[in-house]
Amino acid sequence: MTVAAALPEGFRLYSGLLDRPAQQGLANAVQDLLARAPVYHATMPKSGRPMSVAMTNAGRLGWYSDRAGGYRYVERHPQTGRPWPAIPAAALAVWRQVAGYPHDPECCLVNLYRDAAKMGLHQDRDEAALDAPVVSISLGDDALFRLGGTSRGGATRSLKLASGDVLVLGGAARLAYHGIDRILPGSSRLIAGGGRINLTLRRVTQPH
Ligand code: MD6
Ligand code: FE
Repeated sequence: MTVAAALPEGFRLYSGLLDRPAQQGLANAVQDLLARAPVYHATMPKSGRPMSVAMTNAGRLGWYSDRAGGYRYVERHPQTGRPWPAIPAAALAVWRQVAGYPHDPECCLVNLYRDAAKMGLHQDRDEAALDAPVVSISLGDDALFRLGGTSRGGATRSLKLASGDVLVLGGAARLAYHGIDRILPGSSRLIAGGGRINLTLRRVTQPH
């Protein structure tokens, strides 16, 4: 028998917060973004192995990783050298609705999952503003999200994230381990070319 971990304080899942037209509008805005800031495969700090998830960013700061520099935030697209496009207005509106934080996010990480892409168990801890929550918006195919506690190796539980769901990791859940075990390919037709897009909104620096 396995015992499911209790949901930590500060974990909030807004199922279906975005209805289908809102999902479509945001997906269209993301397509525009991808045309200006193409996705790339970041590489792991030590091994140099490419992540299976394709990424890009919007906002003043973008999350990036490569073998030489490790996990970090950068002001420019690593391949085009241009500043990141603005965060889509509809994504900003979601943050303002659910974050409970008095400042706007600085980063909107765009994760694109096709077919067998997944994301290993991790903590989001590259930000100075750990008092701000991380807000994520799921679009397209369903995904199996794994949520653990704040220490590696603790009990975890699996949750299905569907298109239009909004997840908040704040408070005690801000540093919870989490990842994507897999997506369910073909479960949605929202994303051109298929797959899943997750937008993760973060405050990176402490406002002063
Ligand atoms: C994903 N999400 O859903 C990956 N991080 O594709 C995350 O890594 C994540 O959903 C922090 C807060 C919410 C998240
Ligand atoms: Fe994360």
